[in-house]
Amino acid sequence: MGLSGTDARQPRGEGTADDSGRLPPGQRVQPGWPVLHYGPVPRFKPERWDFQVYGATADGAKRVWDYEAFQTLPTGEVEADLHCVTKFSLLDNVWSGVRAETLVEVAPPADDATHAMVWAEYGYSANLRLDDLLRETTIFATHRNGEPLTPEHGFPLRLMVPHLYAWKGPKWVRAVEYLIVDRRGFWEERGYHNVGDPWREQRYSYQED
Ligand SMILES: Nc1nc2c(c(=O)[nH]1)N[C@H]1C(S)=C(S)[C@@H](COP(=O)(O)O)O[C@H]1N2
Ligand SMILES: [Mo]
Repeated sequence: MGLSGTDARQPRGEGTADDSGRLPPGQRVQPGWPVLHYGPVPRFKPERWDFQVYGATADGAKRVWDYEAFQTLPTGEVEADLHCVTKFSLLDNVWSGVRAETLVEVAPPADDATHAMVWAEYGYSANLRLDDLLRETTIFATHRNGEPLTPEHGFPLRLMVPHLYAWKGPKWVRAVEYLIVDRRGFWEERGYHNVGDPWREQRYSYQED
């Protein structure tokens, strides 16, 4: 499938020559690339690194890739903006890596799985609806704009879920746990919205109905 260059941006409003239809409500364009996360930057140890898919898998088994095996997965590319809930947006990123759909095809969920918890180093987590994980623009990224990620930006692997606020994309991601019952992740437990759609400005948990 010709999926490179998949574009996660909203369609622009008719006749707009500027970027006004491009930014979700309350966001502003950020020049450069800020570093934002909770806690320390983990040190990458290739011999200790693995990537796991577990929980409510189709066959009940856990899948584990070591660093070398993960490199053999088919790669793809997604062009997408990043929207942080703290109101900055980083435009025109090309993320490359392993598209979530590819990973889910290799390690599918059980029929009754509805959500996924995505786990990173030091216990950081973010929950997603399965549909959000399966969006064609959701990608486990190794590179941005052709450059390998730096340690502070998530090397060796970070999730990008461009249609949701960026906290839904863990840097230093290590696992996907399929869930049959939704559970809140790290920021979702700390007052942030369970879904986090920037176009609906779903920032905080008190906005949930
Ligand atoms: N592991 C981990 N991933 C994380 C975070 C974090 O605290 N820990 N913060 C998220 C938030 S809120 C944002 S805005 C982006 C920031 O990515 P950047 O530092 O590459 O700009 O990382 C996301 N991924
Ligand atoms: Mo953020």
